[in-house]
Amino acid sequence: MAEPLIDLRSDTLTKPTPGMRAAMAAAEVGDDVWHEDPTVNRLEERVAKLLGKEACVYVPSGTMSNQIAVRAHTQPGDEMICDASCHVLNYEAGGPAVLSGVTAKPLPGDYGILDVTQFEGQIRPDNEHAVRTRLVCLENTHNRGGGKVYPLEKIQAISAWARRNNLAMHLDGARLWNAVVATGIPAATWAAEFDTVSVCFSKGLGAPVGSALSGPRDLIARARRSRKLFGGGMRQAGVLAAAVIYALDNHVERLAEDHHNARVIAAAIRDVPGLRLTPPEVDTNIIWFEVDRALGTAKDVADAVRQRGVVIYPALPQACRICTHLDVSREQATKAAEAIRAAVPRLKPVKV
Ligand code: TLP
Repeated sequence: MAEPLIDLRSDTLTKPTPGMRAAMAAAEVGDDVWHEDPTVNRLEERVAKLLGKEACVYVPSGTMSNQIAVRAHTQPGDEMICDASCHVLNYEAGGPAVLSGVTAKPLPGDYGILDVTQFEGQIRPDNEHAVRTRLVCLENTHNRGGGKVYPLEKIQAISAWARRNNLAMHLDGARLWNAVVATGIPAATWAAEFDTVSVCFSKGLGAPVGSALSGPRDLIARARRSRKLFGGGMRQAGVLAAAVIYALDNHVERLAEDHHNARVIAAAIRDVPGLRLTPPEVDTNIIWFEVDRALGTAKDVADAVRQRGVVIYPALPQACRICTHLDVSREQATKAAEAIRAAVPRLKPVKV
């Protein structure tokens, strides 16, 4: 039998493990829109506690979690400050504009990481011409920034600035678990700097569905209303929440393996002339790299490694993304690294 493909396009591709499926099958359920699903209630309490927040709401996706947060913090005509390559602004189908009437002031980040000095002078004047600056959104770890962990001191400085200026703080922590494991800094320490925190369970943790938004009770009550408005009120969602509880019990510490595997693959990329890691160091489970035009396109590189059983994502004409995850073993990561080392130098050089 042919060996299965090693699929590194995203950490969202994982399939539920047998243990996770057993937990799902055994879940106690009720109607969650009526707040009567005991497993969802247990999950929400657990996540709120983990993040040191009063309340939490379980939602179908990270996109919904971020967008109900934006809506809970703002009114139409408000503005959020974020980095220019963040998920909330670039990869959620224009959610802030479409769903909340919110405009954005994107600041150029260093692989997604902003410094407090960039915020000085960014608040709009209080007059009838201007939108009202209301919210700061940060992302940790940073997807487009190559899985970068936000330095905690930078977040603390931005948060102190936001509080001095009466702005709300939201964290897109789709991969906050990766930041926790990479640094040893507890989730609640990161979360303390934000009013609301979104976390995902369908990325590195390997659950099939779901994210959660945590924060103060009143804001989460507003967010819960928006979850219903956006069509995200689920009924016997305990079967899904059971998978998440299983993932929190079993799949957090193992993220260190994904980080190790990413470094193994990154070392291969570093060795191949014509490929350039962006950023040069890999903090967690995401790798981005650029392809020199003389070598070909990102698709040429992806096609070449695919012939050796490895699937990577040619996300941009000259850049690829690779994610390590639960369904990629150490041995497979080594094979992927070998495939890159072997396949890419054999690409026919292109005249530029
Ligand atoms: N990211 C997906 C794609 O949408 C790009 C991926 O394959 O990485 N925040 C961050 C930082 C994310 O990376 C993602 C998903 C989300 C939010 C949205 O989560 P979902 O897909 O559950 O809506």
